[in-house]
Amino acid sequence: RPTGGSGPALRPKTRRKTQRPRLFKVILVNDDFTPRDFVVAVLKAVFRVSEDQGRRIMMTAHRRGVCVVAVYTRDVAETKATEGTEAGRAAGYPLMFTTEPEE
Ligand code: TYC
Repeated sequence: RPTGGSGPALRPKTRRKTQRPRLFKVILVNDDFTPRDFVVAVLKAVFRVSEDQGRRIMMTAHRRGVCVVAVYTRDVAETKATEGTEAGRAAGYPLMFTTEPEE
């Protein structure tokens, strides 16, 4: 096809084929009751982060109210958020993870 002129802007044909899935952030929400060590243990078990990373994520949520834990495809993000929230609930804590689409 011609590339100049007044027609619709041409985009590479590959765009449709290479479209990547929308990604979702998993967000840790602070609360006043869940013990710090419990939050870190859940982060390690569900999100496979190191002790050090878990502690940093927990403290960021503790100080700022929320912290992005990781980014996944929608199904994985929702499953992990539910697993983390359920781990808190099972132990009697209001620990909460939410998901949010990336820009
Ligand atoms: N704020 C809690 C405390 O002082 C610890 C905590 C941190 C809880 C992060 C939840 O997402 C959270 N025991």
